[in-house]
Amino acid sequence: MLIDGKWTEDWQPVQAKDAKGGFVRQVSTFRDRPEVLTPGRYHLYVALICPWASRTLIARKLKGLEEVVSVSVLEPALTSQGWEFATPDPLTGARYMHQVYSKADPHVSGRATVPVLWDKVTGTIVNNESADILRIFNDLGEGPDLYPPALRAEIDALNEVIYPGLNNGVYRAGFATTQEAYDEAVTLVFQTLADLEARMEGRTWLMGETFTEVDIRTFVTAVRFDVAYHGIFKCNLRRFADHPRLQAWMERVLALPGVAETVNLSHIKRGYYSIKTLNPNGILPKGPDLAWARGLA
Ligand SMILES: N[C@@H](CCC(=O)N[C@@H](CS)C(=O)NCC(=O)O)C(=O)O
Repeated sequence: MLIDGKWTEDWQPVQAKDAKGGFVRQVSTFRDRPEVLTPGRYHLYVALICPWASRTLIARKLKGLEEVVSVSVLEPALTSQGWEFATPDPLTGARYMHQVYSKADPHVSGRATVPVLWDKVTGTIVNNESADILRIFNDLGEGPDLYPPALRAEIDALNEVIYPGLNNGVYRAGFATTQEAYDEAVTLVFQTLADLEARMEGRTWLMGETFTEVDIRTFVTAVRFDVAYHGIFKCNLRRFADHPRLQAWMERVLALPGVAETVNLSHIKRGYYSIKTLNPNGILPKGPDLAWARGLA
């Protein structure tokens, strides 16, 4: 991670731990918001393995921002210097994501996470919190509102369930360093899936007939579940595909125009299975062979 603008050697792929050995995700540090997305001004740094980055990529597609906000994709595996560019970043000259952070703020401290929304005019990071970037794209892009005022309270409440239960829940299971922390996390993950499976009865989307940001926020974990979390994060009590309504919902999201282009299962698999603390020899599993995944990158 970065300390006062410098990359430190004691970098760990695993984030902080709580007293019980549970994984604790860092709070984002850049939280600005542009008033308009001037075409060509903003740039998005993502890794396709990363569910948080993928939220913003999906919103960019669904809100017609492909020509407005440019994108760079980082290499799928985290290195000893964190996220790496395949070739030096033309905007900043960076070889690693941490250099983009220290360019934005020479005294920055913290982890150099993706996604990052970058301002080419001021040469700094606007925002590195995917939940904010998703809302920025929703508010400033075109097309259907992903956070409609009438549904906000219900969306907020469901986000509060999905973040600990699924999005971050799978990481808490995967990175737990005690049996107790793992048991607690994995139980919550499968309870949350069971609750969502019940919720989906008679619904097209998680909010009913309206597709919203909560579908995006849940989808990014759903699409990684059987490919990565079931194996590497030991979320193996059931498969995601064993939840028929949720599986059908996930395939509906995947079929929305532009969404499949944001899903790269090869990056997802290579990225998660390259986490050395969890898979020291870096062996890639052959499976699973999933019907829905066959046409995807
Ligand atoms: N709060 C951030 C979390 C982003 C995040 O944790 N990204 C991970 C990748 S999935 C990351 O960049 N990790 C690198 C690190 O922690 O050093 C968001 O939602 O935007």
